[in-house]
Amino acid sequence: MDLTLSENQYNLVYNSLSFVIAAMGAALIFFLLVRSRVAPRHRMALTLSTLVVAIALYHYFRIFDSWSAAFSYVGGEYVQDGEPFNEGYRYVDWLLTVPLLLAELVVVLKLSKGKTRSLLIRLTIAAIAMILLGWPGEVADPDSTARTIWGVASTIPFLYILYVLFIELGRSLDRQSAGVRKLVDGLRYIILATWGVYPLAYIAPSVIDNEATAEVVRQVGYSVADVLAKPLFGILIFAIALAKSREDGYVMPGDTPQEDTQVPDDVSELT
Ligand SMILES: *C/C=C(C)/C=C/C=C(C)/C=C/C1=C(C)CCCC1(C)C
Repeated sequence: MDLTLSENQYNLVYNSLSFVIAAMGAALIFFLLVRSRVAPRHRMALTLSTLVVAIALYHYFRIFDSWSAAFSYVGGEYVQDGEPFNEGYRYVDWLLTVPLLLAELVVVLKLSKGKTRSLLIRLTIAAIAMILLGWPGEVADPDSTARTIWGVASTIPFLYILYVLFIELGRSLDRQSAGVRKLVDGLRYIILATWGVYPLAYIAPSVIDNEATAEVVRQVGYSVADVLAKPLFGILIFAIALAKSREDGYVMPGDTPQEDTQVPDDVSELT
């Protein structure tokens, strides 16, 4: 039977996808504009943030089109009788963006060369394994054991990533300043809170009986999680790069160092 959504349900997903396009596009412009505010040695992290939102922007255009093409408006409802909705765009997107997001965090920390390499290799392999193992389950029947088995299999590399970020990386943070350590700490909890939404959205079709509700929860869940995990995460990476640039004494070309800024004693002088 074709999936049928009410006008509100269909529009909730439609508008969420549209919102993500706006957020990714704005983040892309933002990361390009603030680039010169951080020291050249910290710009790699910003480059990676820029690539992540550019890749996601592209995929959301495709997801948006695929969603529109999958339904027709019949008798006040949206019936999924068009081309099949392409769930694959999300997974292809994650395959590229998840390793890049983890690399953002690793490169902004400026650990030793050996440590950086080892972290990048292990986190990339774990990220790819997590997504490849999740895919067969995502397209499996919601009530099938296959969906559960692939979901559990995908959770193993996911837990490994969390282990590396919380336990292993925690030990390397001693070399960072107190300010940077606080930002990195916050960032790790943001990863936990936002990446945790993906497995929940994945489970939705198996635990929610109403097929239409489950589909809306899954699509909106993935979309909201993407905005938090990509643009918001990138802004925090920028904050870390900025804090480190200031600690290195970097001043943006054309900007005056903070010490020279004249603050009038009397505010009335300003008018
Ligand atoms: C920008 C996209 C991001 C950060 C995507 C992250 C995706 C996950 C953390 C997905 C995890 C999954 C599981 C842990 C089990 C079920 C299958 C997945 C792939 C949804």
